[in-house]
Amino acid sequence: MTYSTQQIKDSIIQKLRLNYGCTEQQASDGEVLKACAMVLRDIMAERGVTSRQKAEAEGQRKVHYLSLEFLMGRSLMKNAYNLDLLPQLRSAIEELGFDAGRIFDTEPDAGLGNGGLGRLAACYLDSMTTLEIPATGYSICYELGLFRQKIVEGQQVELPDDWMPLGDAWLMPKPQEAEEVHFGGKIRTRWDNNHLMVVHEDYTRVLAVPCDMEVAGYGTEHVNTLRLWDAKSPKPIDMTLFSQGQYLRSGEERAMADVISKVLYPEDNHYEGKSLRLKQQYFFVSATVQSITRRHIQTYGTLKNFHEKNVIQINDTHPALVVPELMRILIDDAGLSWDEAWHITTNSVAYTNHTVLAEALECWPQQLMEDLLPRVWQILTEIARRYQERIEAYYNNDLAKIAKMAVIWDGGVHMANLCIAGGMAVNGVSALHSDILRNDVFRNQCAMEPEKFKNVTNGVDHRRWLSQINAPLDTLLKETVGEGYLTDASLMKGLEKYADDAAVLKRIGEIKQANKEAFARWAKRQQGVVLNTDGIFDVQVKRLHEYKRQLLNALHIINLYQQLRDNPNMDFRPHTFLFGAKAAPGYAVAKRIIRMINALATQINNDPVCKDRLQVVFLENYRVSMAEMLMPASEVSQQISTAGKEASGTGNMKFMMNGALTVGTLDGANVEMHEVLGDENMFLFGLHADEVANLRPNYDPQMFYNRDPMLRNTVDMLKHGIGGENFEDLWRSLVMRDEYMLLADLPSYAAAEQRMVETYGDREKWNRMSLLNIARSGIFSADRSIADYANTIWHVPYRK
Ligand code: 26W
Repeated sequence: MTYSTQQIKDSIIQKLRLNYGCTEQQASDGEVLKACAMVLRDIMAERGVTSRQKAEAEGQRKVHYLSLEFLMGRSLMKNAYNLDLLPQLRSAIEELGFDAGRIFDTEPDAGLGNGGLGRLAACYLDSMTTLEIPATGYSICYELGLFRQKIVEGQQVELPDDWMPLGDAWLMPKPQEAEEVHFGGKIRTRWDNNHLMVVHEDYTRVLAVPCDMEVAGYGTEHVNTLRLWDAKSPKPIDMTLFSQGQYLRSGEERAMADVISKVLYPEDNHYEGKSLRLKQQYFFVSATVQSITRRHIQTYGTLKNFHEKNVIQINDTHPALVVPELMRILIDDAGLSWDEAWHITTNSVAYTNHTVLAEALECWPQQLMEDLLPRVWQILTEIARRYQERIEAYYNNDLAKIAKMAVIWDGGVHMANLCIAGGMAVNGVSALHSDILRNDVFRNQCAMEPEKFKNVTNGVDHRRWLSQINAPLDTLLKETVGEGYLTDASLMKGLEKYADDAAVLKRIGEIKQANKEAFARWAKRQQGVVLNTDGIFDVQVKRLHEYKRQLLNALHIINLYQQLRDNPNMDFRPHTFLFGAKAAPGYAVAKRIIRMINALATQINNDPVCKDRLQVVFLENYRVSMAEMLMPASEVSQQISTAGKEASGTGNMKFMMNGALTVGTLDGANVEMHEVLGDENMFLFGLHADEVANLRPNYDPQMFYNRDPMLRNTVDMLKHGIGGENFEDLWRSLVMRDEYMLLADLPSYAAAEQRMVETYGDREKWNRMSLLNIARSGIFSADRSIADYANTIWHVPYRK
């Protein structure tokens, strides 16, 4: 079933008339955008109904992907692309007298996530749908997504991300499918017919209203749903207070409910025990589990086969409360025994870990749990008690081991341990990361239940991150390996045949240059900056975090700058360094690093010695839609985390697919990139994960500082001042502590950058490396990751 330009155009006109009471001549860009979204939404809604009916009729096992974050970005072009309607939609918009590019650009990003974990969920939704797996994503319908970043006088300033006015065009509120979530109150038990009845009283009710976003797959009519829960109070206002004239107070309870879905927490890789965050977690978990079990009963009339027909994948520990919540519903509502309920739960929940940073591991204070979720707390204590019995028996009461593995310990609920105890599988997100989980972070649990521990290396939606955003490269791939690569990314390997084809290599270079120029025009429009497109586009874009070592990148730039100043006549290949990064608002050091990079940019870009040679630009408000412009234009991908700290990385994969070469450490998925590329097709440097671990206890940054005058000179610039500002605080933390071992890796990093620059001089060689990176990036398609999940964890069939 397809649609002509004329049909799409007529539908848009109709949407404009019915929803905005205007003609196409009167409509604004925003109204046209929303009308287009509604037209596609209608098509998807209809297919969604059919997809769900089919899954139900065939009794297929369904996947429920729970994540506190779905970083969807824009949807108009994506949905049109997947529905195979992009050309028709473009022409329809143009025929209505609008600029299609501008309409696409009007769409706000749905920024319902922080970084890697959230974007991964979005890519996986696309692949699950394309592979025709009946799947639903669940999250919160945040009124405000991740903050917008402005740089004012070199510093990050946060602005609210009010995406709804235009973004809500994709959402279908379904108040008739609302669920009620209970907080606080007391638990009373009574015996009824030999059955212990649990009564929860005096709780506060919050209504969870689903706002569904349909998601189209590529090359299929299959449609899945992203269900976003919106929090509302069930009471309009408190009329008792209102009639007493206490108007403000009468709306208080309502405001308390609304605040749950107000804003996405902007902390990435950093746990803070805020009670509102726990409310968010339970709110979305409880609504989701109620909704899944309700559906299941409607279809099967019982929950006894729940685990056969459902799998609940949890994205990090943030939805860990599914374990006690599912237990609660199975026991309290469905009347199953503890053992029956535990069997069902431990055969339907699976947990993915995304970080080994200690400060990111969630551990909720027992008192908070008890007060906010009294019934869940009771169940948690029973889960913890039974699990502890098991480990005591297995480890002969070894207290040190018990302390590490316990679900409840020392007044805290350890969410990762809960997930391991209550889940059927635990997986890391790259080979290295999964090994670290097995051999280090969760080694005791792994010894007890080795079969639970798996690896699924991350992947990205290669249709979005290559075909859709890099049209000339897409064309080249279609000409060389054929269109089939869109649904079978392993076919990209066929490009290798052209590794010695001078014409193809030249074309790869030309595509990159054209993309660089397109990005430069965009950056000029967006933030008024003029990029030197003759310079190597050397890019580091990701959340700002010390372990990701943006500071290492900056130190190397300082080093280059010092060389230029000392020797203005040196041979220097033009080099344009681009940064993009948001810092968590409360993360002071991260904000200082942003300020330092901006100060460095100011000094370098205004120094005549750097003119047309060295340039540094901090790109404001890095987000999905910026990444879509930037990836095709990047030549060098900076993946320079301290080895062992970056669970996988997914930006690295997007760069690789678009032909950028990686300068990186052997960390996360870089290890697997190296496996397919070899030393000769990337620029590796630095300590390995095991070396980092071995060096850690005796690490002394002063040793590196004292023995290497060049390094010392570089680091000292922080103290002496950059762009007229002093960064002695950063200097001190490097020289005194250097938690992420920048000083140990700086010399080998500089050497890797130098090798990279030399290689760049040989254009043909560079383009061949670029070609091989593209050709061998197929394993990093999210389709491969989802097939791995389907085969090894979910045990569900998928379209091959
Ligand atoms: C509780 C605060 C908090 C918030 C977010 C803790 C931890 C997180 C995430 C797990 C952080 C995150 O996004 N991790 C990233 O996940 C990606 C997808 O698997 C990986 O590619 C990245 O390496 C990892 O840092």
